[in-house]
Amino acid sequence: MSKIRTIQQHIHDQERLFPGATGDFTALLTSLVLSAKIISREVNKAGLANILGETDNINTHGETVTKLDEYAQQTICRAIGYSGQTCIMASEESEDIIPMPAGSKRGKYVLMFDPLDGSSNIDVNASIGTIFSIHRKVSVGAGDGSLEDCLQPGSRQVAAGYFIYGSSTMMVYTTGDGVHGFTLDPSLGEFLLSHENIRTPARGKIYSINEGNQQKWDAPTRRYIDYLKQDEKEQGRPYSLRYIGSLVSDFHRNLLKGGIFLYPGPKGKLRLLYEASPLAMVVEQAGGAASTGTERILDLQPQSLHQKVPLIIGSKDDVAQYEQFCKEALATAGD
Ligand code: AHM
Ligand code: MG
Repeated sequence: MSKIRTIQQHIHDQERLFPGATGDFTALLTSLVLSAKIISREVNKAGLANILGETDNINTHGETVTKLDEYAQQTICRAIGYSGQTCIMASEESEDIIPMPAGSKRGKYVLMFDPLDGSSNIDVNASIGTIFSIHRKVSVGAGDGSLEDCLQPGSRQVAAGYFIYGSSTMMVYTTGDGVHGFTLDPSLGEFLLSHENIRTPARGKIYSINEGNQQKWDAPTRRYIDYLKQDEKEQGRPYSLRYIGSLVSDFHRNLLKGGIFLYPGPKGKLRLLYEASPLAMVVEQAGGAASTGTERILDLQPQSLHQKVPLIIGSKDDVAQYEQFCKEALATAGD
């Protein structure tokens, strides 16, 4: 008989693994789970509620922000801002760091998030998600956090994960003790443990990349993708292309089935703090890998809040092979 466990019970057990735990971490994740339930409810109503379409607002990256992005951003800020567990936040949708509201208690955690990733998919009913990354405050003193607290390497995350609003709503998270998935039962309003200790296959059969960008790819990426398309006998297995254009969805599928997702250089599009780092922690905890092609994502020292990085993420052997293409390109350039 399989056990029934709620996310709350699971988080509580995870917190007990930290010596000297105070319950703050459980409270923070509980607030995050609440925000996700509210966002999920709104996403599910999106087709009905006549709230689709784009606002006149443009986000930090010059992209149009849809109303649900704003809603998700505000929901998380309201739920976490007053929870008393954080000292500073940062979001893909805010240009600057987000201070805690006046009069609210300051805590020891730092939350960074992408409130609604893949939002261009909202009005075609494809899956989208919320990504989160949690660090401990490192700046001196109690009280408000600062930019320094946000610009920490991913290897220092204490927890990371995502919510995916798909055929069902799921939460996938890690505190550094494996990766666990929970599915929301809407009738109960509870996330129930559905995927315990997720392990991603060492090698996959799927590659996910925006092929329309081929002209912009760097040379190793072009060579690698050509290689994947070669005859099965050349590269060992047939690869299928699967690309939704919603990072959480592409990542989640590849995590479960095995595969490689690429948003390559030279510049990349995805953000280190809100997308690459949290998913890198998840994938490594599941036995996979995340790289820029030449460096491990979790080792990167962030330089700015909205820094973009090339992101190659997924099954360990696939990512290692891509890195090998990058190494060979560098060696050839040095000849
Ligand atoms: P967003 O954070 O503005 O939604 O953009 C990020 C999204 C990712 O979900 C996805 O992987 C990528 O952009 C797709 O980009 P492209 O349309 O260039 O392939
Ligand atoms: Mg995003």
